[in-house]
Amino acid sequence: MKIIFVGLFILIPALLSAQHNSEQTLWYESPAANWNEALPVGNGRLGAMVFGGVEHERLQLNEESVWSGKDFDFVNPEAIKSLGEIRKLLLAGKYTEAQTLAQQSMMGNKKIPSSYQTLGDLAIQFQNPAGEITDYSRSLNLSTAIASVQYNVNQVTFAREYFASAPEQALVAKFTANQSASLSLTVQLSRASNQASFAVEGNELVMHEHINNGVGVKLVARVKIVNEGGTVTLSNNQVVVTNANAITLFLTAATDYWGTDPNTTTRQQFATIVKKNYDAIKQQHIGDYQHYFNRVGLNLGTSKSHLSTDKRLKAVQAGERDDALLALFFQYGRYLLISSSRVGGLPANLQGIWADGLNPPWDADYHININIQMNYWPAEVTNLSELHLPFISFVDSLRVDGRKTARDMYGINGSVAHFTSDAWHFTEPYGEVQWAMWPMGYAWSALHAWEHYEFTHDKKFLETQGYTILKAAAEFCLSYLTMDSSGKFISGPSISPENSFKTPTGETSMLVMGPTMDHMIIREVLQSTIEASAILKLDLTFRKKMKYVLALLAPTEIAQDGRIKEWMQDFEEAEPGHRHISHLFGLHPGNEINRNTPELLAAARKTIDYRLAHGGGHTGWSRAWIVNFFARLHDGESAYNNLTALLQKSILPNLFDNHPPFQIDGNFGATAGIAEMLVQSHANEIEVLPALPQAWQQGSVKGLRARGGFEVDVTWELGKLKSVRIKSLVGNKLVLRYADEVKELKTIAGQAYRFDGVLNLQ
Ligand code: FUC
Repeated sequence: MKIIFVGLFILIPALLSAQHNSEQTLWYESPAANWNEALPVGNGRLGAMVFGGVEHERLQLNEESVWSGKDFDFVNPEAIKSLGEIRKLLLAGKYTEAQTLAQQSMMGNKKIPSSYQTLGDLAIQFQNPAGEITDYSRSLNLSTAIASVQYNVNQVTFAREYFASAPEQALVAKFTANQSASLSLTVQLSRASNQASFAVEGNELVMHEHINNGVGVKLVARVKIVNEGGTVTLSNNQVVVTNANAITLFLTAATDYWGTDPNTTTRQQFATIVKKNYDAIKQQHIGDYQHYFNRVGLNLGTSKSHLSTDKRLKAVQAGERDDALLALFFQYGRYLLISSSRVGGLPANLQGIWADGLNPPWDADYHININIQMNYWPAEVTNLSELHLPFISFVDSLRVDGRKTARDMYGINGSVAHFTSDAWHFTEPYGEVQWAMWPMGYAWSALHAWEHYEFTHDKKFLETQGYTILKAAAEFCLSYLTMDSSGKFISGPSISPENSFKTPTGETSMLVMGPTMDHMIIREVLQSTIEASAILKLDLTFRKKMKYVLALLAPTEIAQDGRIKEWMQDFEEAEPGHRHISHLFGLHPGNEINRNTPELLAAARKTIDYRLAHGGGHTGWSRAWIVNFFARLHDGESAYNNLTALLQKSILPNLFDNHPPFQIDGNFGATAGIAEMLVQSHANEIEVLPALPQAWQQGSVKGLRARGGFEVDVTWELGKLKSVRIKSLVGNKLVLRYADEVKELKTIAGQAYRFDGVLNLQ
């Protein structure tokens, strides 16, 4: 009896884990019924959503530079003339008049629309033997970045593997069956525009399109089938394979976005691929991916669940706890960043790289009033520092266009960008003042260059790119500020994204002088540019000017009811549960509000509580931001509850954030939030387990990064710290905190230090 029991006990989980390795795998028992159930693969540039249909497989394809539109300037020429008048009206309390004037004179005419678009679709029709389909499963293994599909029909086991290889710059699929000559299928390439042209070149299928009737990129996609046994015929846009033993499919795509000919690029990519065998390509892919992925491990407890991922999510939605699912969700965020943001490419957009159709929501663009910044919150802390660089390079490109916009729109120095941009790097505002008249998009984005420096202490980066980005932001901030009657420097005209208030005369308005968030951003831009210029020993006069302005910058204030003021005046919000909680920028991602500012910390707490009491956190990204806020408030329980609420209310079956609709920022924000619950380093010290919830009694994290150039491993037991291991990467002084214990230590670059649960050096 005993032996059988032990045997069974071992066998069942072993079988499941062999198939699914469920700690690191998303898996499902049926094909994706729609896009929100499909699984993403990507190599940073090229990606696919894999549906896993038994007869009809769909791969919805993306390439990061498939953008309609083009580069053009559209500053409203009236802006520069009306700036003074708008400021005057605002200072006189004439909010509605000021806003009407700004709407007419400040908004540009973006007459050429632009959007990120799908690359196309690959439809694969399988001719399976007749019979019942059994043992179906599809999965995405986060430890290998491979999506798989498996099922049996009539005693034949069919298996498919999909991955997006960065070394080969190609999507790769392999179809096998455990009986020879069982694979017959038709592969068809298409694009929703119905404007693409198709050709057969040798044994390749080629798709060409100059998208959006010529106002956008030229794209080329190529498909090649390598068969083992059977026959292959190509015609027009399809390939037919009959009675093969195994099939390998390669797909590559490129556009002329970077100035190269996509025909040549894709041809060259195939020329090298076909010389390699599948297993070698697969191993190389795994090695490349794991180089990033394996840097961080998180254990929040072993999964007790043998359920598929969608069922686990449903169980959480029904109120069950599943901390291993949270750990999987954390790693999924890292997986998504590795798969959508690689050096030399474009940054992850509102949907990473995964977007269906020709008109995705918000054009799947680069919203910079929180969204794209949030995409990069996990980059440094979860040890994916290089993957931050596509965003930083993008900001560098905004700098160039932003300088023209600052000059032509406001008549001032430095670089500006507003609420959003696209692959063509526009920086002018357009649309409605309510979201567009916000000149801090570049300044906030520029802070990412500083964050990259703080984590890496890479002086060369600061010298060659980071400082230039920061300085352009600081120049703009200095020139945009004006002095009010009390002698304080204030920003404006501007808004507190995208909130509105009730004016003293009962109207609803948005435009003001001096929204709190502007000053919080400007404060950090000036502080970091001052520090950077001192490190590089540059710009002494400019540095003095920054210091002077910083000292007179309008401070963060607490309103009568104890909350942080969102605007300089004590206005009542028109939407008290608004998803943007902009005036807490200083709590997160900024560092102005921290344990050394207890009054502001208490006011920040009241601010969040009030927003939540009025329905806040209703979008995925807003909820994810709240997780980060509570982590910074050292409130592990509230961080945990909001993380749970995110999974309960805002997550799709494929674990994508459902904004609604899908928007990737919530995924990235949540990953950053979990890291922030375990390690923080924004207040000139590394604090371990600052917001550990009751639920996480035991666990470990390895490989998180901290400012100052440190790598941090932490283990805990019974809800208390057990040990910390810190590797010093550049030899900076270490200030380590756990609860009220603080230890200081000089470190040597490359050396690791171990501490026990009361921070004694071991
Ligand atoms: C911001 C948010 C919206 C949405 C959009 C893409 O403007 O207010 O919720 O996320 O960006």
